[in-house]
Amino acid sequence: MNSNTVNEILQGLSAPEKYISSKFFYDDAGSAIFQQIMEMPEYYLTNAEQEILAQQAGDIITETGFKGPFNLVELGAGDGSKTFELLNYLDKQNREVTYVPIDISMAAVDGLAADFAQRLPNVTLNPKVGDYFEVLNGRLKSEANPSLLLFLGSNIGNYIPGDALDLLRLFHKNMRDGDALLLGADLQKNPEVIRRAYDDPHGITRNFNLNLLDRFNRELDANFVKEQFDFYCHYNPLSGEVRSYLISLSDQVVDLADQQISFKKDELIWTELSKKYSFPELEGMAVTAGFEVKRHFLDSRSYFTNSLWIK
Ligand code: AVJ
Repeated sequence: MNSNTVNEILQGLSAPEKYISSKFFYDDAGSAIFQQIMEMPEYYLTNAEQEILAQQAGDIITETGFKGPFNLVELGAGDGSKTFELLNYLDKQNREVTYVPIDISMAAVDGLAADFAQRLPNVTLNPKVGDYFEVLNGRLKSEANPSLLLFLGSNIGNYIPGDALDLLRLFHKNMRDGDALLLGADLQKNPEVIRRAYDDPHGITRNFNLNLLDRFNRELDANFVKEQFDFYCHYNPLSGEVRSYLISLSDQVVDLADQQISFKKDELIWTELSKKYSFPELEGMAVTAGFEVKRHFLDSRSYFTNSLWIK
């Protein structure tokens, strides 16, 4: 990890209320555990979104109003399995589309490109590796064709409200008039359903959180003892927030990147926000960021929305 990253982590672990950014979950081991999360029956988000994209691809594309060729630009594409549904539809329709998956993982982007080149002969692929803020910078404005931006998987839920709005404004700034954004957001619902998706009975989400300590031991020369920490998360149905934490089980001192971090017994490290939205909140954000809300596409249980916004 570079020195900025190390400082960022040290800053979080030295704060009066300790925290670690959820972006650090996704090393190779963490990404593999996240795959296991997506396969748990309790983690309904992935299937719900896949159902929407598989069954309503035609309506989604129609609502963009795009008549000719366009770009499908996916931020944080991962393995692109959900987007396949959308692309498969476009491929069958012989629509002229260029798919631009952007991801920081070169392995993910390469794998996806090879796979899609085989399965989607009519789709032009133009994959990009990198931080999506950097890759996006100025790109869409110089495109000849309109773009549909995809920000799927409830990734927006990891951002505190102010940051979520900043991100949406940044998307807006980069888009051309008439470009579209399809935003995947998890909806507020029976709190028990949401709680089970994160406080899962298999302990997989617990492993996902504890993997942060393994990662820091490996990459930051730290000496966390995993048995000295536990995982805790809760859903607050009033705020729509799932918050995840690691708890220190004893008074202890941990070395990390040549510094010493002290933990009190029962002290928390906040690791993740997974925000669940209401429609008024989503629409409020859209309008504040400068978008027009076209339509919400829901799964059959109304658990999740893919919301289409136009600049
Ligand atoms: C990938 C950020 C959408 O918050 O639901 C899953 C990550 N964390 N279980 C989410 C996650 C715990 C996930 N996102």
